Amino acid sequence: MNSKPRILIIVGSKSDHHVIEGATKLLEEFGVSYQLTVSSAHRTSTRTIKIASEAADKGFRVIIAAAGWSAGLPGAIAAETILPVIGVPVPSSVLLGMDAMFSMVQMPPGVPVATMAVGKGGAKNAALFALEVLAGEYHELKAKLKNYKSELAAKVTQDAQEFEKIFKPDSCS
Ligand code: RP5
Repeated sequence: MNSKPRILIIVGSKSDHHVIEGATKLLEEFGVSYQLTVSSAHRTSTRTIKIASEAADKGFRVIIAAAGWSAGLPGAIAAETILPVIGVPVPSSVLLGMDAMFSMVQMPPGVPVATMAVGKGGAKNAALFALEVLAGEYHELKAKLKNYKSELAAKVTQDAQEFEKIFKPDSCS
């Protein structure tokens, strides 16, 4: 995969940065470049429309959009591009991201947003989902993703073995 970023990440506010770090750290672990910017659906709507409508021509293949409160950002972006848009609900309001999640997951038919879990875990999954999208084009990512899943499985197997040593079958009797 060449160094030109194929993943565009947009956050609705600088205050969302601590959540989107779940995505950027994962991408850095995979050695995949990305571009990160701030744009609000409601406070800088013209800028958001420009970024979204130009993204495909700039070479991006997938967009991750994170926002809190009513979280119109991923939907506003999806309205302006045919690139896949992955939404990350940010728990910044008193409703702790439930509001943002419903806003993203309840997009009307015709304008999809692939909505992840609320918060940093969702951001991590957004990065993995973006890599899975890119793996169709950048085959070296397939091996890395398979290796990632193998490591996840190996960790659970190791944990199970440790538990089996501590909690022996007759330990409850
Ligand atoms: C949303 O409002 C942003 O995505 C952020 O989660 C929240 C608060 O934004 P700031 O007031 O911190 O800029 O639009």
